[in-house]
Amino acid sequence: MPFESLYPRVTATRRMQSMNGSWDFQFDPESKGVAEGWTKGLPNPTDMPVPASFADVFTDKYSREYTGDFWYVTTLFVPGEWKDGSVDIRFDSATHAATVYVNGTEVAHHEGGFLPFVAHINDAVKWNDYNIVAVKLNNELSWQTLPVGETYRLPDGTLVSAPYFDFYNYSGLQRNVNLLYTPNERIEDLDVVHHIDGSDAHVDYTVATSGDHDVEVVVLDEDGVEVALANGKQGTLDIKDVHLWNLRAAYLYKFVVRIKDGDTVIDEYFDEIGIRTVEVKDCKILVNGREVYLKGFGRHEDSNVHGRGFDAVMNKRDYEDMKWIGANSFRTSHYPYAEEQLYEADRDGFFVIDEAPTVGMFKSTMNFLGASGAVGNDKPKTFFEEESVQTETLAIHRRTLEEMVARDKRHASVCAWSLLNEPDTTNEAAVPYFESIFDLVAEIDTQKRPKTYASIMMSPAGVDKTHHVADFLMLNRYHGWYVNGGYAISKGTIEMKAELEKWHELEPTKPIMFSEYGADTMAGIHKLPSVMWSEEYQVEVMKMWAEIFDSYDWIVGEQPWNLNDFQTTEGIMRVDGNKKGLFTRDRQPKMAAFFLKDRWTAIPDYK
Ligand code: GCB
Repeated sequence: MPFESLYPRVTATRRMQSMNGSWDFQFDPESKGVAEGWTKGLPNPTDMPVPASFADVFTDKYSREYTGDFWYVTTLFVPGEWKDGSVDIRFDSATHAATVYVNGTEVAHHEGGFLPFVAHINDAVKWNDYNIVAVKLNNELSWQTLPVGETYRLPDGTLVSAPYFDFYNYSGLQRNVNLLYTPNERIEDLDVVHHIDGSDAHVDYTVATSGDHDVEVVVLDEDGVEVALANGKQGTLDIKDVHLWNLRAAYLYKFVVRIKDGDTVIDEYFDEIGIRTVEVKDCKILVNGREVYLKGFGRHEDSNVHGRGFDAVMNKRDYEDMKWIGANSFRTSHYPYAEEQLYEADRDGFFVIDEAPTVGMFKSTMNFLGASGAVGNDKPKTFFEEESVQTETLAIHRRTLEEMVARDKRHASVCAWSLLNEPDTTNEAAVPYFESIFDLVAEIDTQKRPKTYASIMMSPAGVDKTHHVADFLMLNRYHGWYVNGGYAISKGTIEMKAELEKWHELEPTKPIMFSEYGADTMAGIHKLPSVMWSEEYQVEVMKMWAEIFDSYDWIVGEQPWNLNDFQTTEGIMRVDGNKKGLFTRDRQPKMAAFFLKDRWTAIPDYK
């Protein structure tokens, strides 16, 4: 399991061949592909680019909305000289479940659409020859998938997904796919824990390998100068006059790990690592012992036509927009983002709240945007009261968190974990579930980052039963939009302040930040005086919140919803998508972005 958590790299001992490009693609609505031999080739394929979501490349509605099994197939040449090592295909993600076949033999199965896995293929390949790689995916949602939803059938038998969340249920091979060659005796994991000691740092490290040879770890600074060296699978690296990683002032060291036999290098791996500490204390979030104020966004991996397909150009633009506006942070709402995003956040010094794909755990939000109301709400219990949630879903949630922490734990930018978005915390049944997942992350994250969840408005202070597990509180609140909208906005301020004061009374030492607030805004609609949906109104909503945030010194951050407009399930509450972006879907600022730029550039990253 740990091996797939290492971001793939070419080094002195490792090779990599991209499998991105055009694959054969076909829907399998009757799930007959395996029986009919599709593992060796599709009977009637169309071509499909990888990485991409399949939905928006089609012009017909059946294809866009397709729910069920679907296949990707490609031909892969495997170099013969790689026979002496381990050959694996790494899928950076396959949404939501995938089974991989090589020349008809099953080589891997993975559930969860936002984290990587590898298929070990040595025993199934023809060396120095062409091989058929087939992937059967499935994008159905249930109470045992993360994210959570339902799948139902129309009268004609067509499957439909009913997400319990508003972002579009994009799926497919949405991130990079690579063929990897690594030596049989290889580095499988690297873990680092930083300690700051005056102007120096001590980094405790642990390396996991698949063999017995010894390990050396070398640390190079940004000029390539060696600043520390240690031997052994476990030890401490001492770095004198350390350059710390700070918000919007990043510094990254290169950690090179080698398995050695005398002078022979058996395996080599490296990672770019920022040295910093994070902790929560006395109503503050501290990075390197200094109090931070978080300015940033909830985001989505979403763009026109590509859907949730990895898009380096859009990502770059998002970071440039965030820098322009004065942001220093974001939350990976509502799933772990592509690793390239975290490397960019490492380089640019963004504080990332890394969120698990755990959204939709609130029954009254069931398909709340669906126009048809096709899903019946016939389940009398709250989400966490369901037995299958306490057993199966909990097990899947725990495994997903293990995969997420394993993948993301070395990133300096990853400063906190969000274990759920808007769960139903109104009932005591949520408590053991929450304790189980929060204890797990406390145990497996050796850096002991702060942990939290995004609280839903229907579970306010006094109702929420689970806040004791969170190290800091993160609130999603929609005064000025879903409640107290338009002319009633001033009432929203009063109600929000009353709730905040109650939270502070309940948790007097925990910092509070806002992880969502905002107003749907159609770019280009101007109204004097304002009305809801106009750009003027979005500015007023941002001003209302700013006044609330500035009233309490235990509020440590503001992340409006969303950086950009994004695609949603169709329905009566959305006009071609969620329009709460401060930027449009093509990444241009709305009026309120200029207000936030003025505000945020005047607020320092560190208090
Ligand atoms: C929320 C959800 C987010 C939605 C947002 C909205 O509370 O966390 O996924 O997009 O509200 O705009 O309704």
